[in-house]
Amino acid sequence: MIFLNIGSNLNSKYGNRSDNILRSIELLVSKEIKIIKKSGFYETPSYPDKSYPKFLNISLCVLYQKTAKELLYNISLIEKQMGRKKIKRNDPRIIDIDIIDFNKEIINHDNLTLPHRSLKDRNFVLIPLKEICPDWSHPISNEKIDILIEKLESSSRNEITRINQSDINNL
Ligand code: PH2
Ligand code: MG
Ligand code: MG
Repeated sequence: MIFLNIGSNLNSKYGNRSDNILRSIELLVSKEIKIIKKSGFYETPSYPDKSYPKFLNISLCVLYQKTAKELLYNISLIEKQMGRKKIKRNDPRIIDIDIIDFNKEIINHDNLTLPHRSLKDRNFVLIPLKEICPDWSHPISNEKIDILIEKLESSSRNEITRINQSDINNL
């Protein structure tokens, strides 16, 4: 199974953060990426600099017939197409699509590390992922997602809000 995490903490010509995420999902579908499951939207402070705008994040389970490298290439095209500029690590962005787990493959290349290198201590990755795959476990350590969530700092476990569908237009 393939899991992606999408985040946004800036408005764009497409609209607000949730519009950006929904637009990116349409573009993924247009690249032969089939959406199997989609979590709700979660809001979290920007990591590590909480003075930046808050993020919305979502987790997806997808089907894709080609390689992780080709998926990454298509994701980069979508990010560029949506107007994402070259930015420094952790700077605000209109869209960020990260591959979290690609069929449990382990890859260590300059521009692609699988599973995602920092997923273990990111509330905005683990908690939406648990919503769509409560049985997920880490491809290297084999730790269950519940254990990884228990290991989060209690502050980061608390600093995440699932957004009600009815509130999505009032963010
Ligand atoms: N993505 C980052 C940096 N910081 N913080 C939150 N809350 N959500 C993100 O998706 C995120 C972040 C780099 O991609
Ligand atoms: Mg990211
Ligand atoms: Mg990214």
